[in-house]
Amino acid sequence: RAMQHQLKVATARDELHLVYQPQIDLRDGRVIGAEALLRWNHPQRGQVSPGEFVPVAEASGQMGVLGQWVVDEACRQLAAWRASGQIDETFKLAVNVSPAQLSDPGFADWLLAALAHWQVPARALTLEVTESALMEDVGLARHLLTQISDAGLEIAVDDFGTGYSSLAYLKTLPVDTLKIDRAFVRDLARDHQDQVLSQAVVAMAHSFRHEVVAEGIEMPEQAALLRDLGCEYAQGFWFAPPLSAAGFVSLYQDPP
Ligand code: G
Ligand code: G
Ligand code: MN
Ligand code: NA
Repeated sequence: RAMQHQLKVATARDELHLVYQPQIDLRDGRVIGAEALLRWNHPQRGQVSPGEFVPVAEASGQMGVLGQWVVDEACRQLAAWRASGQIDETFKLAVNVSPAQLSDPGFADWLLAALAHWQVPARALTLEVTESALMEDVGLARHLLTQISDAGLEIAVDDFGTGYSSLAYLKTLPVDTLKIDRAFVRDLARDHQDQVLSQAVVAMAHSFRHEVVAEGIEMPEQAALLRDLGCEYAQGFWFAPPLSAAGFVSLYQDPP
């Protein structure tokens, strides 16, 4: 309850910020984009994880406002990076979209207005939507994602493999990328079953003409295995943790 009230003032008080986790092309090791992750620096409690406050915001009807702040801030940062030439034309920033945002009928119009306001091309922004959010109301998700995809944004399915998505439904959604959940990546180097599962996800994604991002890469063996399976992209602590905007730019411009 207290958190619910504190969240309301957090946006106004400048307690929120985004961090950026690099996404790497496994074929050449280049940073091709980043995932924006929300952080709340609480005046008393310090850093509070979105794993903790996103569910509170969802339940108390505040996720719309919070989600708008995330998209607006991501667009502002993209515009600044592009204008200063610190990132190149092909760079993509991914933002997480919560189930509550997906069921807001005004979301697509608002999103496109934000891109226009910051003069950011639609192809520079990717929306990450969880598998379970998509399956809550497939009809609604299809309608919204089709509008967004037609406008030129990319759509990624987050946490893929952890929900109960029907492949028959998934086929009807305008998805560009599947993100293999880190639950399948964690034991990849020693668990043959996880290797078979990851191989199946990559093969299925490719048969739908989707690309694949693996998350939670913590060891070089995992990166090598996924690359050999044909997985295009990856992120994880092995490459880099989520970084401040300044930290991200220095890694992007001067890779190790
Ligand atoms: O970054 P971290 O591991 O603390 O994130 C925990 C969870 O919060 C992850 O599932 C992540 O997808 C989610 N998350 C992070 N940033 C955002 C955001 O901006 N919006 C939403 N809806 N979820 C987010
Ligand atoms: O659900 P989502 O994919 O949005 O969650 C991203 C979260 O995963 C971020 O909060 C980030 O901090 C966390 N994360 C990023 N890389 C790694 C990693 O290599 N290992 C683990 N355990 N968590 C990671
Ligand atoms: Mn994500
Ligand atoms: Na995930």
